[in-house]
Amino acid sequence: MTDTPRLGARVMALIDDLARHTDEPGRLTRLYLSPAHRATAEAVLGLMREAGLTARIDAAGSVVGRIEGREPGLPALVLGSHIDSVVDAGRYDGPLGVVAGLVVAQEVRGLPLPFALEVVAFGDEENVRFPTSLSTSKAWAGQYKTEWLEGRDAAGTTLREALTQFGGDPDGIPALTRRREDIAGYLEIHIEQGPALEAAAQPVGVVSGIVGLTRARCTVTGEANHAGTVPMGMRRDALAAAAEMALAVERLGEAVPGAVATVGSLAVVPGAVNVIPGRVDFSLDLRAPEDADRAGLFAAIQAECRAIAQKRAVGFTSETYMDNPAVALDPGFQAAFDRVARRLGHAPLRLPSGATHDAVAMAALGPSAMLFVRCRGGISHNPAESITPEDADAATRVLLGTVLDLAGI
Ligand code: HGY
Ligand code: MN
Ligand code: MN
Ligand code: MN
Repeated sequence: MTDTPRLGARVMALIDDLARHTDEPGRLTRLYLSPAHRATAEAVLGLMREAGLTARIDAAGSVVGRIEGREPGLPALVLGSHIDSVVDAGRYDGPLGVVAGLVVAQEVRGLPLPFALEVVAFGDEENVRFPTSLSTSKAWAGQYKTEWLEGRDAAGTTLREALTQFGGDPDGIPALTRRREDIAGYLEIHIEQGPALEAAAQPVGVVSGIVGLTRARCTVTGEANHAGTVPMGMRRDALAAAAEMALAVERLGEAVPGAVATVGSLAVVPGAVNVIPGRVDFSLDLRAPEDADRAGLFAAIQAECRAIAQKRAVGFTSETYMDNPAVALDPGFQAAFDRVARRLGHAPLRLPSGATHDAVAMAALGPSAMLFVRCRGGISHNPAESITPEDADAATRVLLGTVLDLAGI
């Protein structure tokens, strides 16, 4: 292995370089299949090829690089994460796992590994632009539904059109399904997006499991009318009803230990200063460590919203478009992360992930584990997201050591 500069410095430099690609000047927004996603995918493709990996951008827009093990065609240990972002994002959520994987692949290239090594930059993990997906890793896991291709973004562009414009191949997605026998496992480095590691003064932690997730689109239908002429008692104000529902979501979420419930987006129609809102569309995102708790919370919220709608004589509909069960990660891979981190002088926490990740789909293909990296103030999905070069170095060395540990080297 070359005695390269500190791995963390290289990881941070590469992440800073990728952070230049944004769809919105002045802030980092890189939605799936956008021009910035294309530019980032091409930059990652170039980095993979420079590092000696055979690399391509696949039909769904994932960037995949591979080095063979001690003989060609062995099952692959996959390292990676995603390169799409939320709106006004931080630069580490996603790219950290891709770049750390790339640096590790460069370090081990040429060693007689008992597995191939693949590095992947998935897309659409943030699921901000189109109504479904939550990562192109679902195409690998055979979980991609072709009806998703007809989903439209806010501008009315279908996923099918956007994929074609990106240079992907909507009809080539089913062929991306990976065979379980071709996957030796998956390791993902990701920022913690929470405060636990900072509070414990630890650079890394081993993820114990990933919460289940329910997402739904809700619509409240009242009656648009003149804001100046309709007496308060005679209105069917969709926004006032939706506001009461959003507060109910918060109250009911607080009542379930470990659960979270969020109305993240809300649109008012027609949205004019002098018109009583006729319709409100809002999103629902529910998560809980236990699937039964999440189902119970969803049912309670639905019942409460229907009761509010009835009291206010407005309509209420809810369409669930995502219902991901909680995911257990592989004890053997978790132990390897833990063993290597301790060997490197750390005392890694075990902590659950309240965020979902590409590891959810990859866990369906083979043993998967995640290593969290401390981030300042636990802040994420925010440009203030940050990690230190020392922690990037620690995490990358744990990933490198774990690949060698799993290889028996
Ligand atoms: O929503 C999430 O948990 C992830 O950031 N996509
Ligand atoms: Mn992420
Ligand atoms: Mn995220
Ligand atoms: Mn008027």
